[in-house]
Amino acid sequence: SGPSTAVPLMIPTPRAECPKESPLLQGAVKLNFEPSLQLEEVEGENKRVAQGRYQPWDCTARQSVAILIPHRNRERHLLYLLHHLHPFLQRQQLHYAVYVIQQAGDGTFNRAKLLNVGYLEALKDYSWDCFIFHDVDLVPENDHNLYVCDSQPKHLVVGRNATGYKLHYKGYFGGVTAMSGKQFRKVNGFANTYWGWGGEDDDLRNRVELQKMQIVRPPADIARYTMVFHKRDSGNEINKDRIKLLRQTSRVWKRDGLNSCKYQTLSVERLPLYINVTVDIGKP
Ligand code: UD2
Ligand code: MN
Repeated sequence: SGPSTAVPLMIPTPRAECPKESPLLQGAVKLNFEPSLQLEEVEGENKRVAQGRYQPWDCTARQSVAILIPHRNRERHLLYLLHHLHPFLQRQQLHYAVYVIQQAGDGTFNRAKLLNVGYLEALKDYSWDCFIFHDVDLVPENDHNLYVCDSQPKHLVVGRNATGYKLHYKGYFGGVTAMSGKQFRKVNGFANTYWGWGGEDDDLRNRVELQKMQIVRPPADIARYTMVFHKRDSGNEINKDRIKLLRQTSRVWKRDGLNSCKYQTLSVERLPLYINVTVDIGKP
């Protein structure tokens, strides 16, 4: 044999890129929502996740993905999601981290602004390729629904239990979406001005369309979710201004978005299964 046998062991062997389709995928999986489930249990099942972050040890992931979850007072939902999402993402052989962006205080909730904050904070850790904007209560049912970015913004929720697994309405862009950093910057992120429930997802669709991008979706039999049942939260009352705001997107998107997102980070806790970012986002 040649000189290659003399390579010192200290030099790490370069790992090949992970295969195009992960051999670990299982397709439709049975979900469970055990009321007795505890965080310690989920931590025990995910020993290879450290500080909310994971990467395959035997190959180099094709994309690095930050999962951004806007959150307040939905601990049970978060636990169910973590329970399913960590193994799901590992079966997809992704390099990923889970960020939970926690709105401090009991003022009006602002999902979109929290997601802008998540994007900005996640980039301080690593130059993620792809960002998944993820409701806390939506659990994916099929691991062929890939949490990676495409050449166009991707909407991952075609159907869910509550809507008979049919697309809610044409143009619907809520729940779970995937955008590359480049795509997200191009639209200046989400609007910061949607306080309370509704409209912010349609605003993002407007932004995407104004940039002549096209929303893509995986096939309906794959892009399926179970939404944990819930009522409207207090502090997230319906946003009565949403229709008016939606008429303004084309006029304001350049100055309302990532470039105008003002907030104060109160803490960043690196917990075993997620990075908990608590933030003061102000009020309307
Ligand atoms: C729909 C959309 C959602 C968003 C929302 C309108 C789907 C499946 N989802 O969700 O993406 O566009 O309408 O704003 O169509 N949250 C908290 N604590 C709160 C309030 C909200 O954590 O007190 C977070 C949580 O991640 C939740 C998300 O915000 O999943 C959306 O709120 P929701 O679940 O109450 O609204 P929903 O189901 O109508
Ligand atoms: Mn919901």
